[in-house]
Amino acid sequence: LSGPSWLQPPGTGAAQSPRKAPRRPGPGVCGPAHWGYVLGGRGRGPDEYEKRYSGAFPPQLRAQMRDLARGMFVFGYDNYMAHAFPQDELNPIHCRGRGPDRGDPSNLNINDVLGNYSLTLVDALDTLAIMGNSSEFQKAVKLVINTVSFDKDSTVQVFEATIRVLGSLLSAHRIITDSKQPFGDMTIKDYDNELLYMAHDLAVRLLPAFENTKTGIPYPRVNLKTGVPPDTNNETCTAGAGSLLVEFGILSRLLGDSTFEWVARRAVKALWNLRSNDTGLLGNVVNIQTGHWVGKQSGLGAGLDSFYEYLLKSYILFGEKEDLEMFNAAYQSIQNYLRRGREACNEGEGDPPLYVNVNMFSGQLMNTWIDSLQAFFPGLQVLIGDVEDAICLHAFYYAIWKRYGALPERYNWQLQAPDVLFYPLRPELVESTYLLYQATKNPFYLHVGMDILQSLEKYTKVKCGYATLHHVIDKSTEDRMESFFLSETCKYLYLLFDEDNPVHKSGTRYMFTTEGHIVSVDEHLRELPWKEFFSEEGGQDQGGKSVHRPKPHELKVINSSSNCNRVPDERRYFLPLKSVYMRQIDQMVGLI
Ligand code: DMJ
Repeated sequence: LSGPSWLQPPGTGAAQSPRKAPRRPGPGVCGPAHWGYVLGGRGRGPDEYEKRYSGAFPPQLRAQMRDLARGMFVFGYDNYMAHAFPQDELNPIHCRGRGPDRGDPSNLNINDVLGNYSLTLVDALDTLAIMGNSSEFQKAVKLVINTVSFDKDSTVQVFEATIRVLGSLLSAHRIITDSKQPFGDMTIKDYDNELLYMAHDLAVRLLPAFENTKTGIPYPRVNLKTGVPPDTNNETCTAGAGSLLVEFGILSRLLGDSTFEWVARRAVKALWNLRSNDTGLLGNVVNIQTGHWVGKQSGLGAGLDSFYEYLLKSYILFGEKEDLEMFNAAYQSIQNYLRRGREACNEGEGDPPLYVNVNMFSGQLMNTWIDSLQAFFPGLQVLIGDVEDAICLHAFYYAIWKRYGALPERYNWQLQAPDVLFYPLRPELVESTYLLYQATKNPFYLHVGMDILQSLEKYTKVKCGYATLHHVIDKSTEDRMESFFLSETCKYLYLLFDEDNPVHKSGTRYMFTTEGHIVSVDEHLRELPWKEFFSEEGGQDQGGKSVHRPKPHELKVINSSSNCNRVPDERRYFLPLKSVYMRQIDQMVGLI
């Protein structure tokens, strides 16, 4: 085989040998010695990359960028409210609203997400709070309480309704009822847990997806009024079925009703038990009745992304060790079979590392593209302390962004060209940029954020909002602004530049759901208000001793907003990557 070493199966030659284990942080991981190493400031002379990116980012420019990010959100939100509410989404070019496509039930791209429940308003709630806009937050919450209903004849995807709607309702509920009110006064007069009841109502309507399934893996879609449609599909993607535990778990623990967490956890375990015995990998599409893998592709992007994310985040939130154990095993398999290229990302011989798509049973390469969803992975690596690898993977995606001013949905690394050309304003690269900035405090990431902000302004801003890029090369647009643009893309951009935001101030511990909704990590969510059901030993280890569930302060994982923002005062403004590495990547995506 010729071409980059990413084509080679793992283990062929020293440069391609699988990484033995993730580089786990030891105590004091965020201290100066560690960052001195990761940031690579070891006697290199300045060059064009260093000149461009490593200069300190002036505070005024930072404030300007924060205001630009806020302005971006406000422009999208105000236009949605003016032209689209109470419909689900804004068509930003024609200044109209958009709801489910009733004329074409097979239009899943629309109908999976739009449930006729004012999706964009609901999804945007906690961004309003994070930006400190208490009057609009209070107004929006009241609108949701008074106008949104889930008693609709809409067939939606269980996953989308969970992460965008259920997650947002729970996040806003927690913000309203937080006794500390860190974002300003976000309380609602006479609030009587209405958002929590709405979340419960929605979750109950999603429950039929978990019934009559032989494996416990849920049906992908339900009708909110009538349950699982008779002609429904038995095939689901792994991420869709296996990333419900964060929202369902929070709901269960707030209500003291184990049902929701139980069904979500059963689904995760059923999927986990179907992993390959040889590689430990999962596929991307499975039949919920037979447990047969219909899609055998294993990768980090579409179909699997948030499955991995929620194994770790469930552990962070609920402290159940089995979630961390599954995550650790999955991470090891990813390192063994998906990661190609040289072992150390920032130095050594061979191609820079890349995570490819392989057959779950054989580990053989299945194609030569990566997708833009995979750009979330460096953010997840930050959470477990594999920061150096995160820095390198993020740089690869940033190089693609620099080339097109956006991320194509799929990029073919062999052809050095996009395979799928649209960019629907996705947040993943910004999310990783924000988390890497919190971990390193390196101004490189502020430069990256500025680049992203400026290209969004230049290529996607239209008359009434921000539009999906139809074609990242000719920059033509499509009349759609997905709800995650306000709930995630704008939020992460704002947080990147808003130095003093309560989300990343010490003393607070927030985690982001896969839709970017904040949830505080606290003791309360680790207390089970019901008899333990999820560990096979019924909450007891083999010897009958009670299982130790770690307290939040005992967590070894890095919470971006707790440990790593305590960067020493003598901050080291070096490039996080060696220039030679960046040049290599720029070459590999055809930039130079
Ligand atoms: C969002 O709905 C979530 O981030 C999800 O995890 C993946 N897809 C979109 C954004 O791209």
